[in-house]
Amino acid sequence: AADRDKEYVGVATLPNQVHRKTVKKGFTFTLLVAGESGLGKSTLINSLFLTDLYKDRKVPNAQERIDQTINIVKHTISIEEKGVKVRLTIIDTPGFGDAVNNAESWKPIEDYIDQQFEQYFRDESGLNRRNIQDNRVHCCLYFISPFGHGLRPLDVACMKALHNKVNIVPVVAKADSLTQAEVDRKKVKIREDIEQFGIHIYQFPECDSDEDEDLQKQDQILKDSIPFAVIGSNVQVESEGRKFRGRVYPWGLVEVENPAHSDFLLLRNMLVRTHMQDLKDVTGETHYENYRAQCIQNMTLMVVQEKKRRCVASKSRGTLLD
Ligand SMILES: Nc1nc2c(ncn2[C@@H]2O[C@H](COP(=O)(O)OP(=O)(O)O)[C@@H](O)[C@H]2O)c(=O)[nH]1
Ligand SMILES: [Mg+2]
Repeated sequence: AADRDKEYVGVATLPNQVHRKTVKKGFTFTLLVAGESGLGKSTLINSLFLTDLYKDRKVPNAQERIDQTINIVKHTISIEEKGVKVRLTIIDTPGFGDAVNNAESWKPIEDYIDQQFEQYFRDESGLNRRNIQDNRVHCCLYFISPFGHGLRPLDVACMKALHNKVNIVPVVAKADSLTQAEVDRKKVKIREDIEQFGIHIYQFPECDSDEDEDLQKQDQILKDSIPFAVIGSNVQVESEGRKFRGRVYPWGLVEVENPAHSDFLLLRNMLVRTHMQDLKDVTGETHYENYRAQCIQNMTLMVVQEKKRRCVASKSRGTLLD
């Protein structure tokens, strides 16, 4: 083995080196929710991360009622598992659609995303580029009403206002109010609308053909599930000796984490287990890069205009003297 080691330069250790470094630094990830008011955004956030993400963690009493979200609210939680630290930031936003005039009601969200880019750009161009906090929004869960026929005009306008700034992952809210057949039909209709209106949602990266079959199958299931049909709940249900997050109806129980009841688990696994890094990469390489290019273009334009202005000014002084 020692002989063989001599033949190698040692690049094979690179993944380990990278791994060690990122683990030391810790991961950060920011998720934002958007969509009409009352679709269960705050409830889903609560179900996704804020309380019992990890089985062995103590489950605080789930808050029975969630108040209407009035402002943009930032929740931060730190999760540590096997020495790997993740700082999750979740941005809850007031739903829109309540006002009489809903034109540009997504503006506060758009502004929030822009402000994070602006901050990052400033930090990055500053003197101290070490330890820059990355508060950029890496993913936007966009909530679609289960009661409409596909996308509403407001949805289309909002998604188009955001799609070049953030990775949009569409979800059908309150999937427990639809039958399985209805869910399937709604998904097809929404996918058609997204295509027809030219909305760019987050694209899962292509799975390499040399990946193992299981992984490829998982990948295809994920792609076919868009938009994820989700159910949220902030109450714990106890039934047959099991405790779980669920919704109690006169005719039965809905389990949030049951794959037969909703795509909740699929969504959470996508966000945490399989695509967190890709969502961050696309944010940095595409969305932020667009913003940055635009910024630099604007600054150049300003310099050019300033030069022209001075030139014209000095010329007119010149004619005065003549
Ligand atoms: N049927 C059903 N109701 C839900 C679901 N999630 C939330 N709700 C209820 O919908 C109402 C609005 O929820 P909230 O999370 O405040 O919505 P937000 O305005 O989008 O943040 C509350 O009464 C929730 O209990 C769900 O998955 N299914
Ligand atoms: Mg809310």
